[in-house]
Amino acid sequence: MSLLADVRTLLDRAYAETRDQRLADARRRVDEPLRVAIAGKVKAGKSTLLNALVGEELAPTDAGECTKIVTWYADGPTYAVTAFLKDGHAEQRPFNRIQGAVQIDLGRPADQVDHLEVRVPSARLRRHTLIDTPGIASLSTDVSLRTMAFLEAEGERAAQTDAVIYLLRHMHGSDVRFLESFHGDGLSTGTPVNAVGVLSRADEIGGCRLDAMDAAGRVAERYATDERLRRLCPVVIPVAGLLGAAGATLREDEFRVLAAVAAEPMSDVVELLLTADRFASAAGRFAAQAPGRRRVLQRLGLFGVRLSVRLIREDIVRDAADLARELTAHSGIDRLREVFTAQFVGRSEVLKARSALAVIDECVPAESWLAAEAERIRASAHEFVELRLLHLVRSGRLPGTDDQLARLDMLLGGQGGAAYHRLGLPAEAPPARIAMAAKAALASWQAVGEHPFSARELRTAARAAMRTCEGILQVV
Ligand SMILES: Nc1nc2c(ncn2[C@@H]2O[C@H](COP(=O)(O)OP(=O)(O)OP(=O)(O)O)[C@@H](O)[C@H]2O)c(=O)[nH]1
Ligand SMILES: [Mg+2]
Repeated sequence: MSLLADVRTLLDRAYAETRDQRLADARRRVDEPLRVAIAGKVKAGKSTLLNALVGEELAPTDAGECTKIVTWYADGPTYAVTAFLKDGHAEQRPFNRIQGAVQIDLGRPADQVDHLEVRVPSARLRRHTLIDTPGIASLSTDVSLRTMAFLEAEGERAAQTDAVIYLLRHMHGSDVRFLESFHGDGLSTGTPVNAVGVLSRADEIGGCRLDAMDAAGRVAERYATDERLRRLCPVVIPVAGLLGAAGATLREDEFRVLAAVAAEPMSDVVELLLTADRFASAAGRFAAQAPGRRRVLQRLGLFGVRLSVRLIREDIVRDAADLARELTAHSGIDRLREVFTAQFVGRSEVLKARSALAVIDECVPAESWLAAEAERIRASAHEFVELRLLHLVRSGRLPGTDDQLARLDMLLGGQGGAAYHRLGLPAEAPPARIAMAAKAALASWQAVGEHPFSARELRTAARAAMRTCEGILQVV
């Protein structure tokens, strides 16, 4: 029986026995899309990134009371907003869309609202729900505490998310502390097995010069070699969410503003693009177009404007659709989507099972047979064995050579759950090649497992790795 089938059965039994509503909710959640939270410090670009991922202007990115409330964006038949109140009630709320962004009329003080749910008809939200969280200013403010409480499994309370995208701007001590606060045994939510890092607002690195994204790539690589950070958040992808969002929603009139700038003599173009202030200023002979320029500056940022003008001048793009494609390509959003799909969507079963078992722990007495059954599932399901091992590898607690640990991380699904991910093969690898690689991996882990000088923990890990290889061989 599959892991999730086991978990469903257990939830049904636990609910029948306890009638605890939290278990009924957890049971429903197993068949709902994976829940992925976007978290990070104030103004890290969380809402903008969410919009880029969905490909629609949805989450408000300016100040406003709703940016201080955890907001879920989920697929639904029509646009609709529900406010879930702290007193347990839920109510539909009216909303407006101001330049796309959903502005919600709360009708009450924000602190009475636990979270908001925005339904959006969107194929991009079908396999996962995205959750915009309020920025973490410092570790002590109210809003920060609310976000942390939401993301973390707090004492007896199970976390509400299955995975986290964590935005880092420039590496900061408090980011590491924040990530470290997701401690745990590898099975509580928020540990590095289900976190992907984003170096956000990447286009601003190094003063928005045209090579900003390359510079950001180098910074992200450096993060990936930072021992402390890697344990917490093993993958860090540079993303310019603003470019991604603009790429998805660029309008013809915006293209025309940029094309008009590009058509000016070179010396004027250079002058205009020198700084954001210069570009937005209404002085001189370009005064009349200043409002349009301010609008595109807000939408694309200085880097996006510079890039667009160059692409238009060099005749690489000729219309809004061309430019939109280029902005998307430069934003890094496709790469994030790829990693996100591999790491989260591809492993959604085990991530959901983990969340569900945490709810059972929360709702049933520790000595009951239900708790024992939850423990049995955790101990015996190979998916959980892999997750625990992955956590051990990443927290530096498994002895082994760098090469062994890197291969193990991959084999356990650290780069994605598909067989080709696990074996480090290209996506188009034919079954015969996958089988060959799996056999080779099986033999090499068998050797590690039987080697008299291998540490005991490594031998145990090797046996689990063999089991993974056998699993792959059974299905190719
Ligand atoms: N240049 C640039 N600016 C960005 C990017 N992402 C966001 N911004 C800008 O940064 C500001 C904050 O963006 P938000 O998306 O609202 O950030 P947030 O993390 O949701 O902010 P809070 O919810 O208030 O904590 C806005 O002015 C955005 O336009 C980016 O990738 N590049
Ligand atoms: Mg926000």
